[in-house]
Amino acid sequence: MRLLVLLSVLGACWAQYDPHLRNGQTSIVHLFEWRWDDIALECERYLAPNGYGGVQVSPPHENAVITDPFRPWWERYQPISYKICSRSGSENEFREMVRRCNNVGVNIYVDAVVNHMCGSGVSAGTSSTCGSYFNPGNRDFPEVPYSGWDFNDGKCTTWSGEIESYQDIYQVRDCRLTGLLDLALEKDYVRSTIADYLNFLIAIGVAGFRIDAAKHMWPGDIKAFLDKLNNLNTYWFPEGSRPFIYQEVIDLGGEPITSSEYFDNGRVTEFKFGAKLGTVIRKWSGEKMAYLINWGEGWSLIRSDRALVFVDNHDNQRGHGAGGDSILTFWDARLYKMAVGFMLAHPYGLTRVMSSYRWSRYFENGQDVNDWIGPPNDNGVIKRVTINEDTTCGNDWVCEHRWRQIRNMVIFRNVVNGQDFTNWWDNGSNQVAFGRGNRGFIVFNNDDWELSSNLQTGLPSGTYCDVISGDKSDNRCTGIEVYVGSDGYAYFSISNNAEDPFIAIHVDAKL
Ligand code: AAO
Repeated sequence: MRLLVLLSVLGACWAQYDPHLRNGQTSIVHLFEWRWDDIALECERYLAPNGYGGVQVSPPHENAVITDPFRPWWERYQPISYKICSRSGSENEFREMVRRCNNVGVNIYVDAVVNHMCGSGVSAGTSSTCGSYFNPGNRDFPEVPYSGWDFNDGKCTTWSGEIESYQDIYQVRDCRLTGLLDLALEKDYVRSTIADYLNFLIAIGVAGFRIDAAKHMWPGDIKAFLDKLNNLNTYWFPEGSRPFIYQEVIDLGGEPITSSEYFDNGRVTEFKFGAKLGTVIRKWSGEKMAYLINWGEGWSLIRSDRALVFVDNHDNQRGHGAGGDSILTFWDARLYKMAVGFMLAHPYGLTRVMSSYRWSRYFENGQDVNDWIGPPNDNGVIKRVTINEDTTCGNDWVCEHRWRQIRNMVIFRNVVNGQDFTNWWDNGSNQVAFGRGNRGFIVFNNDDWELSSNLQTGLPSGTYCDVISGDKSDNRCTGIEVYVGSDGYAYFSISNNAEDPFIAIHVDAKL
């Protein structure tokens, strides 16, 4: 108890848990592999007008250029130097993006890959996105510079130098993750070099960082470089704002390393969220939506105020990382929209929406052998995100964040922000509903039969526009209309064959 009080007091002054979202915005979106100039445009033309508060961008540092397979997405997780120079664009383009997004109130969060450099097996040379020379064989990265002294080779105790067992916390932190050269973060030189890189980005105006592979660093080593970080740029953020931190720690249980070890440093990615919600929405393992009545800590998820949550991420949407088969993605669009809708309506955690590109999946023995395929490209150059007349994206960009159902639920979350979880109803099976105070209400039908029920919404009486089947425009509704009576009750009917078997209403979509 004393510890909790102390943590929350510290939390108030060390605002590394606070994403510094502006204008009442509550969600962020991961624009995976997008170019900086396209992100700048998207902030102005779509994200700010539709209530998205921030963007997680792909790693901006110089990375190894991998040609076998040809330019996989994962090459960006193999740093060569901390120059801002990648397939997404140059340093100038990065600066422009940060400036333009900040100017419309959309934050930029950088994916910081600081646990390691490139793979040990990559050949020496200048095959890097800015042409910097490097030699993994003798651990030479002169552009940083790092040399043999800066890596953990001496500390790792496995014969192969690799992480061989996730049951051994020393291996997980001191050995190589899939061959990636593991930096010696106990060295002040390494900590300072990483802090210099992150401070450079802070000066440009970024609002925080996703700390990649945080599980593979000692929490104290992460704290040591975080303590060296400057406050955010006061041109856009209030004096004294600390960079927002969320650490990628995969904790599905069953391993000695747990998420909570990292809470002092910032938030943590909660992988149980997508894995369990996917299981429920797929109705696997006897799960039912009715059981979601105590979703959150009641499902042994981490503390809500430490959680960064998502239905899928760039790894587990293609079988990397963790989560397993239950993870829902845009490939299962109907169920996916329900899962994202549930996430955005529910008060738990800080929500991140995924925005993907399409690739040609090809399964052999249940494994997608094309899980490496990089973003839409012309001979390696990332293709632009074109926008179709109906506002969807072209060139194989999926743009889930532009799907009406998802975009409108991002707005729903902003509208109900701060309201309690109220008026839960379920039929004991997969028909459930809940409200957020007197601001919003959502109803799901994931059963194989029709839902028709009179439910207490908690909302003021009036006619509301369902933001899943349509939009309110010019005080008319292009979708289903819901009538809430003076007693707060409304009648809902949702066919199990509906294109989207859920309905959401909120006070800003009242006619
Ligand atoms: C590439 C090649 C490799 C090559 C290497 C070096 O694919 O063959 O050896 O280059 O040349 C990404 C790709 C990697 C890629 C890498 C570098 O995913 O394929 O390697 O770039 O280019 C672990 C980490 C987690 C990591 C995840 C992928 O803990 O940090 O693996 N995610 C981040 C990024 C990711 C990136 C990196 C880190 C590296 O998001 O994009 O890699 O910068 C267990 C552990 C997890 C572990 C998984 C997967 O999970 O708990 O910590 O994640 O295994 O190894 C059940 C369990 C669950 C378990 C799971 C899988 O579900 O409940 O706990 O099974 O076994």
